[in-house]
Amino acid sequence: MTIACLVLGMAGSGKTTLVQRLASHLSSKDECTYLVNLDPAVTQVPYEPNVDIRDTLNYKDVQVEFQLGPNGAILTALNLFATRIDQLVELLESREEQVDTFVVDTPGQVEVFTWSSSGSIIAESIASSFPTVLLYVVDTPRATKPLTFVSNMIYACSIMYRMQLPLVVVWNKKDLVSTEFAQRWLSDFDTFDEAMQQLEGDYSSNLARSMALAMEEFYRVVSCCSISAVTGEGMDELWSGIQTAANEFATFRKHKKQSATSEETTTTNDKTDSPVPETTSRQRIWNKVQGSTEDIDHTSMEFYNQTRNSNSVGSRTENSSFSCPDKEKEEYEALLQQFQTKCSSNFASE
Ligand SMILES: Nc1nc2c(ncn2[C@@H]2O[C@H](COP(=O)(O)OP(=O)(O)O)[C@@H](O)[C@H]2O)c(=O)[nH]1
Ligand SMILES: [Mg+2]
Repeated sequence: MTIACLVLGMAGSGKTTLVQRLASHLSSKDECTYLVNLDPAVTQVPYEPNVDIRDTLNYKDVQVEFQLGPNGAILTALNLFATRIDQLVELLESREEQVDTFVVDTPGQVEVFTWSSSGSIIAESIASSFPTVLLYVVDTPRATKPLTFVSNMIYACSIMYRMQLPLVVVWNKKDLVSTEFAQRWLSDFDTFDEAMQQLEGDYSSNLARSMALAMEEFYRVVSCCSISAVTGEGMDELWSGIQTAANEFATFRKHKKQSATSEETTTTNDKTDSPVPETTSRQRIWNKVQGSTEDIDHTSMEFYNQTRNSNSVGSRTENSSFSCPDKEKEEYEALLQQFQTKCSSNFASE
């Protein structure tokens, strides 16, 4: 089973470092990873992405074209990219045989995943083909203050609620600060309350306490893991947490699919004997993307149309150096060729 991990979290929490660490950790276990960078504004990444959003969209062009500031340009770049998500998913599907885990790095603008349409389009599209797990990375040294802690957890909850996907909270930078406080605060409200008492009288302390109480159910169900992306501490536990979440998700999807099929069969039998037409994952994604484009703010189809033929996702620099034991270069070239032909014929037929 090929798993997809979407690495999310605030800027500076350690997402990119974790992607690199996860790749090297899995490679030491002879597992093949395939890395996707979706941060259009990052200048350098410490790993070699197999697919990079920066090859498809120039973030500076987006900024100029839409007269936006840096944050707006990142959101818009993701929106534009979301309209081609079917290309990315097809590319990932074509690698499924060789790859064990897809790891997707994202920008620190979490509003992409809490608010904007593009986050859910990207996540749902990937999740429609692979069991997908969200890794919400927390900058633990910055979350030691109760208010920041609660605010981080509200973000994590909001992402999980919006994406409807399993989420693992990754308490990062364990080499810098003990993460025990987080475990205590998550499992025992009284210890959190004690910390809050020191803030007694602050404008929002009462609200934070009520919020923490309201979040108890989320704390109870969410899985957590303490790691250091720099030293690699805790990576085994994280990996087993990812696998458990992915298995649960796969089982849930299977049951859902089975009950949907049996419902469909019952309804069809009621009406007619003709078989139900099957929708491919590609069609489902494409319908979703097209239905959502109105909702995607700032997205200019004109700009998108100008650039997309020249810059298909992954077609320029898809890095073939993912460490798969038996991968043949020729086979890869053929797949890439096939992918490009498919993309251009699809665009031509629109
Ligand atoms: N000490 C320490 N530093 C870390 C850890 N993870 C990330 N960092 C540092 O935090 C900074 C931001 O990391 P980065 O991966 O770029 O964060 P991103 O913005 O979430 O992608 C970098 O300087 C990293 O070296 C960690 O586990 N321990
Ligand atoms: Mg990063």
